[in-house]
Amino acid sequence: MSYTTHNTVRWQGEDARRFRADFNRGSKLGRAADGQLIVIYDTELYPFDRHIRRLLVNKGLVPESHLAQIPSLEKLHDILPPALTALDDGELNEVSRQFYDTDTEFVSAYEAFLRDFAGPQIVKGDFVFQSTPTIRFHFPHQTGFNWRPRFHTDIMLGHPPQELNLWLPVCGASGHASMLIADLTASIGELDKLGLDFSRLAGEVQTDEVLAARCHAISHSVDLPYGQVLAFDPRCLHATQYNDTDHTRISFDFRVLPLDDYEAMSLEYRGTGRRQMLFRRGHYFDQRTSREL
Ligand SMILES: O=C(O)CCC(=O)C(=O)O
Ligand SMILES: [Fe+2]
Repeated sequence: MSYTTHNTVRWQGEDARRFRADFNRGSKLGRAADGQLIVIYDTELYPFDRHIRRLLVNKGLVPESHLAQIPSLEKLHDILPPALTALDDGELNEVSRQFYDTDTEFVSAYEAFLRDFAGPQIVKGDFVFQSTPTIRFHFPHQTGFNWRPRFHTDIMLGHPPQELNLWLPVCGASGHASMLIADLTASIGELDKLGLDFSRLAGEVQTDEVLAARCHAISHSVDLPYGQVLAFDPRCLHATQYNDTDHTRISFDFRVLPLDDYEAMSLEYRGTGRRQMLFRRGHYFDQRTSREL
């Protein structure tokens, strides 16, 4: 998902009051801790890097023999032609675009991870989940990246505040070859200062240097090795960075929503993108819950 081409959400009247209540309550993770949790998982059970390698080859993006020559996926850019790594008008590179679709092996690893790991270890209960995770490739010095970090919350694109964001790197991610994330309390403080006006956030974070500097000041880069996953409350501001390192960053992210929070939702949450996706089972969320997988 891109954070530029979408409109921001604006709640009106009674809905605005209910939204405010949902926002104040936030996610299970926001209520239990300070909104961010890093968990280690077993990469032998969920070998996501191997899945990404297979998909790169099967999609015809790299020959297997070239892939065998790089020490890790962090050097993927060394074996890709520049045409595949440059950003287009939608702020997307061709490799990320090709990963909108995966294959049945990746999907079963994702679903096993949700059912057997995220359920017991992170959510600690049943939940609904994003049917298809978003896979991102951030190559070093990408041409076409010419904006300030877009600090955002997915809530501004219509997502429910009860969600948990999960962010999982497929190779080491640190410094500028990672995402920035702000602390929960400080994020809520900034959002409150803007009166929860998300269009102001989206606009001013590009034009207001003081706001941009404040967002940076409350943030840190998500430094995670492969084998760890970050779960965070969606109210935590976060942003992709310009990758000026010599490491490719590959990660995927997805959103889950505890079933009890889902069943208590009284607002109709809908994405602000072209498809206006409903945040309901059988729409943005899979029809099945994690325990039904
Ligand atoms: O990985 C990134 O750089 C951005 C991810 C993001 O915005 C998200 O997970 O919601
Ligand atoms: Fe996001």
